[in-house]
Amino acid sequence: MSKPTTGDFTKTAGWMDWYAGPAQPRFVLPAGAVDAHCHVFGPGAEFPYASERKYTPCDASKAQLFALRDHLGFDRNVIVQATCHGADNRAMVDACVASGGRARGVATVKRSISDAELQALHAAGVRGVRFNFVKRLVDFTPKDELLEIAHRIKPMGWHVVIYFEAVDLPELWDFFTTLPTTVVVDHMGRPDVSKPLDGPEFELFVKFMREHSNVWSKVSCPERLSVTGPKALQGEALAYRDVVPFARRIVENFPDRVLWGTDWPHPNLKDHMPDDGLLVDFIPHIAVTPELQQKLLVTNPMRLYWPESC
Ligand code: 0GY
Repeated sequence: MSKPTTGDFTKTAGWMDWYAGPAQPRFVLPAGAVDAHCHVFGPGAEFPYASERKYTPCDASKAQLFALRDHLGFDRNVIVQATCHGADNRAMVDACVASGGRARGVATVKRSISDAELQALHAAGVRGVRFNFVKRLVDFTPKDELLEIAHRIKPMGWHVVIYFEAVDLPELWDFFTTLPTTVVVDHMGRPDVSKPLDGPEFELFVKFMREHSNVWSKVSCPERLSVTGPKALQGEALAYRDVVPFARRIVENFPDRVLWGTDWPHPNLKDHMPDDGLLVDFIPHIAVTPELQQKLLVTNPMRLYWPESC
């Protein structure tokens, strides 16, 4: 793959670029697999980063994303609007349109968006909006504004993607449970995997999914959640092994409501940049049978993003 460039913007100090030489995964993805969480960044010279952004990344273009898709063996992508583009969805939309129907999008929108603009996003392939509650990434948006947006996108068959940290779930519970659409949680609600699997924090997340059949979860981002990190233990060839029981529990309890994605180009990592090929090799450790893998990688994302093809 071509190497990351900086474009017209100066990257945030210490920014880690995505890894340009991913391994060929050993795990062979099922036919029609969907990378259901990834982003495009710019390129900044063509699609400028938003003035309200909290970080400036390296560029990560649609061509580079599609090259990764083909290298790893995915068939399709779900491109999630990254906060560095604010509510300017042009880079994501451009990638969806250029994919020839092989990418769907999740947008960030404001209350001021017109119905015609929402319809144009739909025509480009957008099927959801993202509400972000991670304070280092976004400024606060009032909940009544978000609820209004959720009610407007519901008749279009769209869903809401929510991103939050596990410690904030109790405070956000009432809001999340009033959302009228399917609700997709990014990265299992970011559990602290150094805490017990059956401790109160993760139990609350499991309860959230168990009691609300409209809630789905991405079992993604072991590289973000892991404390043990990417290094395999001697004799144990498994990176991010501390995340496995958390993801496996969600996959096995809610096999029809889970999604998986690379999270390429991996914004804001501070410690290491994962090899996306090795991330794919993580999948069979959390979805351990061909049936679970088929649901996670094909059936579920197709049902949510390409229902007309199912
Ligand atoms: C992710 C995670 C992060 C960033 C964003 O849109 C974004 O900027 O989602 C993060 O920094 O944890 O899912 O890409």
